[in-house]
Amino acid sequence: MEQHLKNIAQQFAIEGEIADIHPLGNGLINTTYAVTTTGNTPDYVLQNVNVAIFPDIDLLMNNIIEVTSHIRKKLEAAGTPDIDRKVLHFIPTKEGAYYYFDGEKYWRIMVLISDTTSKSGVSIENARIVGKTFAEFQAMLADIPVELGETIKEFHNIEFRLKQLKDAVAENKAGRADEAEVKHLLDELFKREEEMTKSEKLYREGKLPKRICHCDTKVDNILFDKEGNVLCVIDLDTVMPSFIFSDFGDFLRTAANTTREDDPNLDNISFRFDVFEAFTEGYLTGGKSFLTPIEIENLPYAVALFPYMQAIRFLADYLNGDTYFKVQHPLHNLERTCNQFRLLECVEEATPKMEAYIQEKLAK
Ligand code: GN1
Ligand code: MG
Repeated sequence: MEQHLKNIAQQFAIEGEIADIHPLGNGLINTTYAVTTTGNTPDYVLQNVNVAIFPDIDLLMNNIIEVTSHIRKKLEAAGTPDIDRKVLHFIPTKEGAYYYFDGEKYWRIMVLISDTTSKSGVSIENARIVGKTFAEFQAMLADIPVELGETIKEFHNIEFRLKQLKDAVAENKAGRADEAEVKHLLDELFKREEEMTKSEKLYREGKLPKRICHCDTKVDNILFDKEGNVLCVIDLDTVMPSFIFSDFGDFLRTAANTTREDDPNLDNISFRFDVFEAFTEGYLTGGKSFLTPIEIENLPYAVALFPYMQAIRFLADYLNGDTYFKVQHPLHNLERTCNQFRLLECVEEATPKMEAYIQEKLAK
């Protein structure tokens, strides 16, 4: 174990003797370690926050503490058992701050929820429960008494993401913009611009609200217990005001894809309609109290929006020379783009069926 990491962990008001610190998880943005302690004290998750991506650490940690405290209160009021397994618990430093700056990096620590599993896909039984969980997550945050900030400006603004892609093409920093594959993808993506920027237009017309959303609802950001039951949503850095499409669409982007987002074999990709149905049913049940007809009607659009946006973000990063998403090899971001684009095509094919399914639900 690195002494430096141990020193950092000891800045926080954690309980027990540190036994070991080792890397944890596979996030594309932050670096994460598990801190185990000897004896009966909890283990912890130590994280170094990537401030190149989340530049305002005060705003970020303030959002997270407001959100986790608000959810905790709600769970307590509802008499929910095992609350410590259902919402993240951050530990302050001995000085009472929620992050520690070591002169170079920013760190935070939370209690590790033990005996969990994570998944790369969801079963049908689970998809319904997960849908309900996300809708309830949004419902719980619907009455948060404080205003939360945007931890990344314009994070899920598709017009902004398109502009970034156009800038990346114009700047062509990595000299990759003339590759045939890139040109083909650019054509396909720009062809859909008018249709895919619908959410921002509806928002400007005052027809679509923003609510507090998680904004990174992929399957790996949910903890399940050993039996496969949902425990809680993790990775709260991107919790901020957004369209509910963010959570609905981004979740199905990973959960309804038959393979992982960087599988280079496009034949492995298809859209699981059964996961869509079960997830949507759960989501509509959990979201009854706040969802508006325009939000519900546009859920199929949301399912297309997220592979579309992710393809744009991966491609822009490829053109910029891989400065944002961690890559394992030079073609990684291009392969991810192709994967997400293929998923988009599968979603487009399923759209009439999704619309019919939603209409049927609305009629009830
Ligand atoms: C990033 O850190 P991680 O892997 O949970 C990204 C998401 C992307 C995702 C793609 C802050 O999330 O928006 O959808 O990678 N987070 C940020 O895997 O950009
Ligand atoms: Mg994550």
